[in-house]
Amino acid sequence: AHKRIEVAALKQQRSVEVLEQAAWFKRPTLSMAQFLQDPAKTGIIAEFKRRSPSKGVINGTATVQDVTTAYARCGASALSVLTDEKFFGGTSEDLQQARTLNHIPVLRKDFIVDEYQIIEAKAIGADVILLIAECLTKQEVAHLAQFAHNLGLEVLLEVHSGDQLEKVTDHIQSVGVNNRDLTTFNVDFNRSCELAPQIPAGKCKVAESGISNTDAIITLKQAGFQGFLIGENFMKQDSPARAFEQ
Ligand code: IGP
Repeated sequence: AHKRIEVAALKQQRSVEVLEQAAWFKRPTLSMAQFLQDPAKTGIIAEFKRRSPSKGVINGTATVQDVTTAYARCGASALSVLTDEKFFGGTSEDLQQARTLNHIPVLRKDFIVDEYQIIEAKAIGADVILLIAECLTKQEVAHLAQFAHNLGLEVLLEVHSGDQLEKVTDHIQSVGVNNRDLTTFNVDFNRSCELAPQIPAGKCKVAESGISNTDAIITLKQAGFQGFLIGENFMKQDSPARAFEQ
């Protein structure tokens, strides 16, 4: 609900017409699914996250400029940037900075409930949006995914249980299994491996949350995953990209 209120206020500040004038709005986008499936790349989607509801402040000093460029240098296949301010301390400007400085796909990490946020995602330079199955009905997912597709954006649909896979549609290129339960914040690493075989064929498979070492990535690769979304394990270091290299 807080998102719907926030979106109503944003619409007053910056109309859709203004967003559509943004320089980034007309650019060709990059395909995250393609970058993740490139065997020459790591498959890692490296996330910029200052704080979270479960952990509080993770990193209060590292800048989005330093962290995202270092991630890209270390071989990240894509970047994920939190743009939710209330819970994660992120902003649209963070994503815009990441876009300006990097040439790999950028995922807008937020709670998307409205078409306006998708137009805004394009205008600030995102290539991919996240849709969270837990927060949206099947009809809403289908509608928002189609809307994103029409703007040339890809969609990562996040699920946490097998029944949510019914919400996958043609306009969704990647399916992410969140190992973290959004209501209890418990991380169950096996969740990804359990659900992997149920993800419809042809979709890029992404494992999300609680990935903390190379062994975990190897296990997930064997389970069929091509993408690995990692935030906290990098961000909790003074130099987030150093954790990447290890
Ligand atoms: C990253 P971690 O445990 O590596 O920091 O997790 C990412 O999966 C997590 O930030 C996330 C998230 C979300 C955040 C997954 N789904 C939805 C906000 C909203």
